Amino acid sequence: MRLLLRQNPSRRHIGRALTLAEAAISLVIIGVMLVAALNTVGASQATQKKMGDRNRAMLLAQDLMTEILRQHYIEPDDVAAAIGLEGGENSGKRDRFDDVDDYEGWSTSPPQEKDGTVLNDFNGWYRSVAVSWVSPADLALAQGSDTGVKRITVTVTLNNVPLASLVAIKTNAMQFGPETE
Ligand SMILES: [Ca+2]
Ligand SMILES: [Ca+2]
Repeated sequence: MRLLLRQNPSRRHIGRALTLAEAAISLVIIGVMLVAALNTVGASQATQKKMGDRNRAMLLAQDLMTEILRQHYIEPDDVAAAIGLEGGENSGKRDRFDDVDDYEGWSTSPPQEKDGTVLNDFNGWYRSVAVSWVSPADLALAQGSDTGVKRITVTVTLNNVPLASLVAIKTNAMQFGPETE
């Protein structure tokens, strides 16, 4: 028993030394795991923000595209009108736009309602529109004169990064306009 008691202190010492070493290693491991966990949380939050931004971009694009598609195919007062605004429609807002090609080249940042009201919490967001005549046989092929088919593209960017783009077609067979709805 005494012999064992003499031997035990050194074993206890070795045991304490190993325990301290193990504790130090455990602390390092815990530290590494914490860093990894924090990185994972950070990456997850960044991913969620990206997804949220893309959803907002798509909603902004859909909102403007819906507004455009509600307009006439062509200026109701001038069926021979070129693409673009007609007289008296350039108010700096979209409140006088009444046909889809009035939106050609339209862009704002931050985005606005049709009456010019600026949308809150959209600093850095940018919406733009392109409208062109296209070939009925090839909707990707722009044409220089009226083919009866117009292609509308709405693009949304955040801090110059494109996040959403919608393309729609309006034809002269779609005669409904804002006042007929
Ligand atoms: Ca017009
Ligand atoms: Ca027009």
